[in-house]
Amino acid sequence: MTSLKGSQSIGDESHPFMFDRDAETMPRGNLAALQLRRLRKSLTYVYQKVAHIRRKFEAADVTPETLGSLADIAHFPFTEKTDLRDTYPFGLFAVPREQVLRLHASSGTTGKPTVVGYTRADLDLWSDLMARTLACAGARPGDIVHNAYGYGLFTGGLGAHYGAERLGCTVVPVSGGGTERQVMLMRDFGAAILCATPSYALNIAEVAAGMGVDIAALPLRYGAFGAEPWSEPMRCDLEARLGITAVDIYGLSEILGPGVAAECHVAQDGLHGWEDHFLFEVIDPETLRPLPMGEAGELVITTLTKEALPMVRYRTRDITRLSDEPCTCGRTHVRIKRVTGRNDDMLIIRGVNVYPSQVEAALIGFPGLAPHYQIVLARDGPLDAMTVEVERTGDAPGDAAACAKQAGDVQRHLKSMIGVTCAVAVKAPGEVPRSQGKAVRVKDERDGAARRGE
Ligand code: DLL
Repeated sequence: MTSLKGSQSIGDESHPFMFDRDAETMPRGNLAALQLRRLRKSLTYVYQKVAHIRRKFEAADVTPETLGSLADIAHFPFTEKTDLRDTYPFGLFAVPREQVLRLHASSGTTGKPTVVGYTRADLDLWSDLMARTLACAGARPGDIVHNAYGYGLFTGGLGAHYGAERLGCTVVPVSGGGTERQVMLMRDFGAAILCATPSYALNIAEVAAGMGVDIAALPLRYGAFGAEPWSEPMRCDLEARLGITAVDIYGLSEILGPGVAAECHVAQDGLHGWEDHFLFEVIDPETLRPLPMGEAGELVITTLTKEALPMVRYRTRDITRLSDEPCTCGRTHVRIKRVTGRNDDMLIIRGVNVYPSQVEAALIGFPGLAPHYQIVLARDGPLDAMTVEVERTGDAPGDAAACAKQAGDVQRHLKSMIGVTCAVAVKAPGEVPRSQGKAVRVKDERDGAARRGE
């Protein structure tokens, strides 16, 4: 059964349907007052419950009382990926572990993942915000949602799943892979919404074309695409191939997963960040000072209502800018423009976040390998492909069969450690380029347009 908030019709372009109209169209003055109330409460909560953050507050000489206005958030210390790593796995949780109903994880910068947890209330909030997100992207109660985001520790699959159910949709929990079967199911079931990474959606389109299936002629209407950077040319391409309106959705595990911000299908011009639950800032990554509305910098997010893992000024590393211009859809929440890149070295390979340092951590000490490696990025059709070049030690056998076996062993090890399948090339001793200063660990052979996701 759908649990729409308030009563409303299914909507049209001038009065679009919303999952939570009161919250989504709240006048900005009321929204700011609500944020301040919630921020005060959340800072007090974190200060009392999370020793690691309390120590950071003390080091920065702030207490929750330092906050007089929303702008005062600038006095508070940032939280970074390293804080999660230093307190691995549960040290930033604000509730006893027994109250955490679900764990998810994303890539950390070393061998250990970044672990996030959800209480019952957090899961409920996540479903609500994902229902909002999917409705914003064009989904309606009763629609069939083909969910090709990966299920598992990644937040995409289950996040979209529970959001679609909360909205009252029929979910097809297909996860990633098995693309021909996906095309068949989309056609046979009559999916209206496709949830996937944009690169996988392109893969689906190509496979469908190869199978002689015209997806544009099917009932598919909208795509809710995210989890990796993409661009306007890629949007146009996806819309043409799939015969849909393609909408950008954004989120990150540390804050919630998907459901932090979503474009509306009406304007398709920036992602409404759900400000009743998050405070968004953009900072200059050099000076770390907040930037005025509209200027490009790094997105920083503070959660206002999270229980298990409340975050104060989390540095997302995502580069974007905010816009408070009114939107034609009627939603009042600030818009986050397309994320154009990151200011760290994280790669996103088929929607999976990968840090070069993780690859290194997995390779070091692997039997028969010298400590030299290089990651080569290339294009494989619409997808980014990663080849890891490793070097065998002088005493490891160098015949073709032995190298192929070693490549297979390394490939399986990398898949199990970092969750992505990549090609492995075993090089002879001395063949992997040596550092002449800073090691060049990543060789990017994608063309410039591909790198920008075009
Ligand atoms: O990717 C959550 C998600 C799932 C979002 C499904 C949208 C759809 P993580 O695995 O923690 O969470 O990766 C978060 O992915 O900091 C960005 O760098 C990138 N990212 C996510 N959405 C977008 C987007 C999920 N729409 C990291 N555009 C973030 C550009 C995105 N980058």
